[in-house]
Amino acid sequence: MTKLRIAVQKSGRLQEKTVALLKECGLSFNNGPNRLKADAHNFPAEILYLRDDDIPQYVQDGVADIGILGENVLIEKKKNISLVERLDFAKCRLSIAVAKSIEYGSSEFLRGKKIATSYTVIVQQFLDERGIEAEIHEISGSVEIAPGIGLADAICDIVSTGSTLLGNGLKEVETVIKSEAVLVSAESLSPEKQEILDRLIFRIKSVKTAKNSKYLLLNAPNESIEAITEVMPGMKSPTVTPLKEEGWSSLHSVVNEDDFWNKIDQLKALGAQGILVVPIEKMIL
Ligand code: PRT
Ligand code: ZN
Repeated sequence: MTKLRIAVQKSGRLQEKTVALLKECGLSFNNGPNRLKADAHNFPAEILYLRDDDIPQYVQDGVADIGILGENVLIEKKKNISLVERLDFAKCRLSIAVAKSIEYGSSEFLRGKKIATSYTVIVQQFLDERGIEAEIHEISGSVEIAPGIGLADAICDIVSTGSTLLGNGLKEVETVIKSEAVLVSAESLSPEKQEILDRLIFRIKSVKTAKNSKYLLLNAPNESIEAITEVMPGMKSPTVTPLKEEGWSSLHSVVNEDDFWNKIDQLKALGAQGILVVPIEKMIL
């Protein structure tokens, strides 16, 4: 039987959410720190546990068919693989930072300076686009201490909350790229594998859409039903059922998480009462 080989991070920041996503997509498999691979029991797939940095090469070489990794690593490794789907987690940015006391001005500051980073390809590209020559110093870990020990004038590293930079007396001065977890695939898959991948992508989209949506139930006076429908149109249109109390109805609908609180304010202003918000597990479109 053909199986889709899925490369995921063995341990680290992506691991837990990657495994959770695949499980929400209905794949059942064993995972644990000492495993190298696992078979999905109920889906034609095999999970390979790897270091995130190795995933692009493995996918390019066809050892794995698809993989889940940070977009920052995908861009840095420059392999012939395709980004298939953004996954909405592990959001971060790759930024340039300098000591707090420095007056940075613009990227011109970097001319002739030393920049410490693990992302040499991305930093070089950033400099080339601006016609700036600078020395890139490759280090693999604890990049944020480089300016403090006199190793570099600036760093380029991943930032999420910014507290690591702050704790090391640095300030963020440029966002080089934004990143999130992404699903990548080999450039060409056999028709059998492509069909399995399409099924998986369909499931991932259903999980993603559900996460961004809420099921809303509320009571409203009948004269507000039209106006409320404008605010929460739902997948087709809201379900409206009469309440026992004369002149009132219950409305049910799906709303997008974006702008959620604004919608609640509008609904309240239109006379909605007893608003219930319920999470949705899957949404099949
Ligand atoms: O062992 P392996 O090679 O597989 O893992 P790794 O150590 O290379 O990567 P890991 O697990 O640390 O991160 C995996 C991916 O998570 C990264 O490639 C990013 O795509 C994503 N990600 C999201 C992050 C962060 N957020 C993050 N905050 N990766 C690293 N950080 C680090 C950053 O390097 C810095 O040290 O967290 C610190 C900054 O965080 P804040 O919150 O203080 O700004
Ligand atoms: Zn890594």
